[in-house]
Amino acid sequence: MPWALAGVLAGLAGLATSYLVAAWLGLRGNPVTDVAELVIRLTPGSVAEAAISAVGHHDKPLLVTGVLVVVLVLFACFGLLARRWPGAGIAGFVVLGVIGLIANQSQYGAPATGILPSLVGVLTWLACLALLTAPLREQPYRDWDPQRRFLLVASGVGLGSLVAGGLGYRVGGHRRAVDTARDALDLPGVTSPRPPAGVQVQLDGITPWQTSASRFYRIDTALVPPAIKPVDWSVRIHGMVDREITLTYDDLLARPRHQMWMTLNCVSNEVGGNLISNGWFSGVLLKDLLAEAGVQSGADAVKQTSDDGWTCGTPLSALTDDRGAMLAIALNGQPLPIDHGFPVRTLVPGLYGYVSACKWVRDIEVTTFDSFTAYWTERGWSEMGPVKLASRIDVPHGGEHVTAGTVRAGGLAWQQNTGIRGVQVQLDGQGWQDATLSRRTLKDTWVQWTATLDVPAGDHQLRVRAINDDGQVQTSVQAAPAPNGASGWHTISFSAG
Ligand SMILES: Nc1nc2c(c(=O)[nH]1)N[C@H]1C(S)=C(S)[C@@H](COP(=O)(O)O)O[C@H]1N2
Ligand SMILES: [Mo]
Repeated sequence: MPWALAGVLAGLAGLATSYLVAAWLGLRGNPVTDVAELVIRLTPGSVAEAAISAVGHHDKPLLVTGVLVVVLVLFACFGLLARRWPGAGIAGFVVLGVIGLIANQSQYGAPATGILPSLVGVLTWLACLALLTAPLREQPYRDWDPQRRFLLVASGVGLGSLVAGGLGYRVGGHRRAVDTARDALDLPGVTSPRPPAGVQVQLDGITPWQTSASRFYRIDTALVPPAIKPVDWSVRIHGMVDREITLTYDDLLARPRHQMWMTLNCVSNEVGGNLISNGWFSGVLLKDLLAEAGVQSGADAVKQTSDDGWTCGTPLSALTDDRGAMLAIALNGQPLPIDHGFPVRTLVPGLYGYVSACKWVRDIEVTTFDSFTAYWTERGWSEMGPVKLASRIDVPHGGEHVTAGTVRAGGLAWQQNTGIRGVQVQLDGQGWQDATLSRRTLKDTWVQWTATLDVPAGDHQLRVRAINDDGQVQTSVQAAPAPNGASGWHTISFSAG
């Protein structure tokens, strides 16, 4: 048992010093999160989806915990191995360190300094293992003295780990420094959101028309979101262009401001799900930037790369037409939140996020779809991701019990870059009834709808469907989110009495 404990304590000490070094260098992750991200990169899409649908939004904390549990067990094994074969214990730690190193250096744009945390970690492991096992090797272990020495060394190593870990936590001020830089920004031309009159209907329980930044849904593959100071940010526009352009944050601020209300949604949103939000975005039009770069004929795609290495492929035409695709710098009148792509992300009305809304965007390559694959297309999702016509019931909630009689129902409908003309609801399979739309001045946002229903006592079913501005009626055909977005009519059950 003391041998396993020696392995675990040495292991924890190395994790603590590597964490401290990573924090001190201002690296995005540490060896544990690096390995967890490597696991994400190596996981086939279908397995990832199954895992995410099983554990939902706990997937990231669970993954990090899983990596930690596995390494703790390995540490104990290395300690036990070291009893018979000292070399095997050492080799175990070295192999683990090399995995951490590979996990770090295989990241997109990993700085060379990223090898330091793993190196320091391995050195700590070996030193602590030697320290902790020396008293255990001293002949008869029943002797009180070696045991006391072991306990002494063990408490020392444990305490040292706590100090290093705590210090790492304190020093890990990189994100806080970025927060401070973010708070100090004053963005020219960025105005506060003022929702157009009439877009918000008065109905308890209906989703607010404008989503606050803190409630904006979040989807990304980064365990530790990139924290980038505006002065450290730039984006390169290159590939099939006449003139390559590199833009700094100040270059962007100096350009004309484009602002719009826009609803963003995730392709993996289930029918009735809430991976959708609506905000006031400010930025710079991509069509102007691409015109300046001079797109060459033959190009049909743009490959975007994020600071964290995530990639997506966007149809070029959606970036050059008049829909308002932009490099966004602000959400709801404030600099983008770090988790939503600060300092700069891409937004393209009418396309799902996975093919367009690159957060922490660093590289925009004009190219052809033939010549590359991107993060989600490699995992089986469609190359094109136009938003499907969809609608949702917010009120009543599924399973709710309401007072029989006149019941007001309400919810949302959307198809960005097309617009919604009408919404209809159907109670218990009877005829379709027109719902009332809130004022719809905007084709790139969701629209709220309400309907007044005559509901007798008993169990009921309510469904909704939308009609877009082209007159197309939302399909009843049910499809799962993969590979190009869910479809089908949102249906809820409720009771009245
Ligand atoms: N760098 C990066 N950008 C990304 C992603 C990601 O994983 N990494 N996910 C995309 C997906 S799938 C969606 S739906 C949107 C979500 O943006 P939000 O988190 O700001 O709502 O971001 C997109 N941009
Ligand atoms: Mo998404």
